Amino acid sequence: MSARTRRRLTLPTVRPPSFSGALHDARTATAVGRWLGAAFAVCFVTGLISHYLQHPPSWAADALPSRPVWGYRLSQGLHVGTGLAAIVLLLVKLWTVYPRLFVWPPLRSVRHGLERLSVALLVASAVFELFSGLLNIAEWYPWPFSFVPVHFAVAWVAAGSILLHIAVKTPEIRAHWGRRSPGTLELPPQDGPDRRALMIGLGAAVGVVTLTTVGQAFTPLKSLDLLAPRHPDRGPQGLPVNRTAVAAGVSAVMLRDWRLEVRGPVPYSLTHAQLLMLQQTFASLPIACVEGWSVDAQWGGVRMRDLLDRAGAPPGAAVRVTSLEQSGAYRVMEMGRAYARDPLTLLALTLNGEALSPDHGFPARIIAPNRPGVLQTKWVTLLEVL
Ligand SMILES: Nc1nc2c(c(=O)[nH]1)N[C@H]1C(S)=C(S)[C@@H](COP(=O)(O)O)O[C@H]1N2
Ligand SMILES: [Mo]
Repeated sequence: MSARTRRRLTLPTVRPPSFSGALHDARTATAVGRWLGAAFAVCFVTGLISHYLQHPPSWAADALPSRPVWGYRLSQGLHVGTGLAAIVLLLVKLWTVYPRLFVWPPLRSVRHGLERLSVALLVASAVFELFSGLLNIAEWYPWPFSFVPVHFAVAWVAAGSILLHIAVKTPEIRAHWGRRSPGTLELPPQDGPDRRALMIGLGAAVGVVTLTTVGQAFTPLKSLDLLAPRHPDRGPQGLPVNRTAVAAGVSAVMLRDWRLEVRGPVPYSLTHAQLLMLQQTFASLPIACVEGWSVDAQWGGVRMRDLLDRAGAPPGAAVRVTSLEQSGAYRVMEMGRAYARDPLTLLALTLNGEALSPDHGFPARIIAPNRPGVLQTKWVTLLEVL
């Protein structure tokens, strides 16, 4: 081929797919986007609450609030509830905007390139957060990393890229936020029945997902809880169990000579019978799992602060709690001063009037107000005054 003919060759004209539907527009993207933004905002804030209650920086550990008793229950119920709703909202939002994947030319300017990159980051991090959260509540971990730190870190990426996206899109969001076209009192002509139908359908889908799952935490609706992995009153003694005694390797043999050992200025140990002879306190407190299920129960046992006082602990002391469980992330737990001194924080021996069942932590477990379920340590064997 000569140089001449080569010069005459032109690039084939690329015809990007065309999308004529009326609902792939900025107005629909805004209408769906603000609900998605609200769901993400609640999910992010409640996620931070959950994270810092579980992993407080050392300066805050003693001051974490132990009230209201239902605080973590509400917060985590909202976290999982808004996360599930956001799955539906995100799918519809992505459907609304996906034609923009095919814009031609794909890169118009540096600015355009950066905008596309930020949207890619936003979509990837949002999909990752919702997907990993969903699998986590189903207790399925088909990945090689540990869920909590990665879910936490990517949440910041998602939050940052959402803020960036809102900043970049502010003019469009402004123009399409209200019902009226800017500058007129008319509804925009394209605001026909289609968009209203989409929004009603979206609302209905979010409603169905919410109503069939929220009963895992909001017990008045527990009879509608069809899709959540846990049902609030299915389990031994009418309470769900995340890790059974067998799964934790806690056997009858290990319990035969069980004693509660307390280390502090005045160390001591007590048998189960001796613990039952101390003053018993009864409290109605929820187990609120990070996975979103929660349920109130009636717990009875010895106040943590009485046990600490008996060991000569100073009033500001924190406590380290160790389980009989041989391994696992929840074997050792630390409890700051506010929880340790709270009159409702118990070393529980009974549940709903009966001795704890093995799966609920027999012979003794921790139950404290406003505390993530993962820190309500079961099969307690050792308390150490810190
Ligand atoms: N030692 C120990 N304690 C534990 C766990 C565990 O795996 N090991 N699981 C925790 C979790 S994740 C929750 S939600 C609660 C559940 O308590 P339940 O099984 O009595 O309902 O126990 C917590 N206590
Ligand atoms: Mo949990």
